[in-house]
Amino acid sequence: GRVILGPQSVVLRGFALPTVDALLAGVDEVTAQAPFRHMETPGGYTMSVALTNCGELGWTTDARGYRYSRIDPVSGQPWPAMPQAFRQLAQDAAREAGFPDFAPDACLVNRYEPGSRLSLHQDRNERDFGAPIVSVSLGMPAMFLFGGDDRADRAARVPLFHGDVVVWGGVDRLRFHGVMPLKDLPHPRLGSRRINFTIRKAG
Ligand code: MD5
Ligand code: FE
Repeated sequence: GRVILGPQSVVLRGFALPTVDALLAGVDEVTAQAPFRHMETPGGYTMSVALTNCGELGWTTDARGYRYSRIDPVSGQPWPAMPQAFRQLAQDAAREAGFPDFAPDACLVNRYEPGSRLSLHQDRNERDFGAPIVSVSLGMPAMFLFGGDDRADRAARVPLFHGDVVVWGGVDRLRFHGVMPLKDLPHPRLGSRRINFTIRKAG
């Protein structure tokens, strides 16, 4: 099914289920080369979500700020290539949501454990806000918070489940959003973890 979140954002329930095996193999391949790590925010906090990246550009944060970089600061090497299964799924989902010409160059992979959360924020480090962002949820469910263009706008709560894909673009691209602290509801396949990856055009 399809859940409309906004004028140009939609949840495609279970859209990733047919390719879950290839997607999880892709996550393993990426994390073998670029392991999950907890990064520091410019405000001096350590993120409860662990992250890594694949593709030409990877999102990082440290005391100096948020940015995209070609090099993994842990390995000193380029980020691993984006698995073809990620790119294909993202392009299929983007087309389904009305964005037929999506050319991604970046993928941020987030790992949540029980209690991990993402506070309300906007994704503004990409160069071109005209491109959509495609988000894939695997493992434990999460309660997603979908706010408005102002931080103070009331946020809707949207549950996201294993296999769900969300596309955000156009007028919804800069809406504030976050993830509530994860409950421990172990998933048969992934245990007490949630993996979310977002495929983007960053450069
Ligand atoms: C997550 N990740 O579940 C979410 C899913 C992130 C992040 O927020 O920045 O890694 S992506 C949700 C998203 C992305 C871009 C725009 C909007 C939502 N939006 O306009 O609401 O780990
Ligand atoms: Fe975000």
